[in-house]
Amino acid sequence: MEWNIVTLDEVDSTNEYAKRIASEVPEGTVVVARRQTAGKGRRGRRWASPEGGLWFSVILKPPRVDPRLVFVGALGVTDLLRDFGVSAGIKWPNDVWVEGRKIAGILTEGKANEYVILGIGLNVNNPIPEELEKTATSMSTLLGREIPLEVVLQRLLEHLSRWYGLFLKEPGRVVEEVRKRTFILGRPVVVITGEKVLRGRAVDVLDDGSLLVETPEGPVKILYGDVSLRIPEMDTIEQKG
Ligand code: BT5
Repeated sequence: MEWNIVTLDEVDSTNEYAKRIASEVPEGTVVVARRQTAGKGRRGRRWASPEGGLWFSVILKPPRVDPRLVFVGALGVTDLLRDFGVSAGIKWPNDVWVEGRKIAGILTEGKANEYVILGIGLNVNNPIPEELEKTATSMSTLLGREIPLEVVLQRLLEHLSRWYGLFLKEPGRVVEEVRKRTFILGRPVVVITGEKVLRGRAVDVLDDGSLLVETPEGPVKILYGDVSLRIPEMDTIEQKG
């Protein structure tokens, strides 16, 4: 993949910016910003994006919209962290966690038959806002030193290239790897989808990317989208929502 990087000082959200330019630019355009004033998570949640973190969005034009594309981001980030000696796990479907804290979040948004925006927020050298102190961590906190953002971005893009290539050819293998890196399997979970709250044990990530949860009423397949997942045994350090 040929990357074409657009660097901004400040933007509302790199995902929003990417959406504004997506139809006019080639696949592989990357929008990266030093600060986001309205960085966003799923369902209107906010993503804290102070200077020092890596906030970027990749414009992709896959032949069809596939929700498993979010895994390309999660796998790339866990690989990148491993390069720095940090062992990270995936909290299905879109979070990367280290030592019980969230270090990265991924947000995909798309327009059918046109583009998919793969937005990645990774805490690198940025301060962690007070309200997230117990639930979030950063690379510099873990490593005890600052890491140049360009180095992190470059490496991460290499990993994303690889996973995106595999995703296009054999999405099943991408899921296979996600299954290995998903640390919630075997654990009790609480799944919140809209109004519904479901309690059970996470047992598998299925080939279509959904999560299989065993509940007292039998197995339930959870499609991602707007799902919040809480892990009761980690509740003291788990964020709301
Ligand atoms: C996500 O949402 O985890 C997806 C975050 C995607 C952010 C990137 S940055 C580049 C691109 N441009 C954007 O505008 N967005 C993408 P979700 O699963 O909904 O999690 C959001 C929750 O994570 C919040 O409610 C907080 O609890 C927590 N959070 C917010 N900022 C955080 C941070 N910097 N580090 C760790 N946790 C954070």
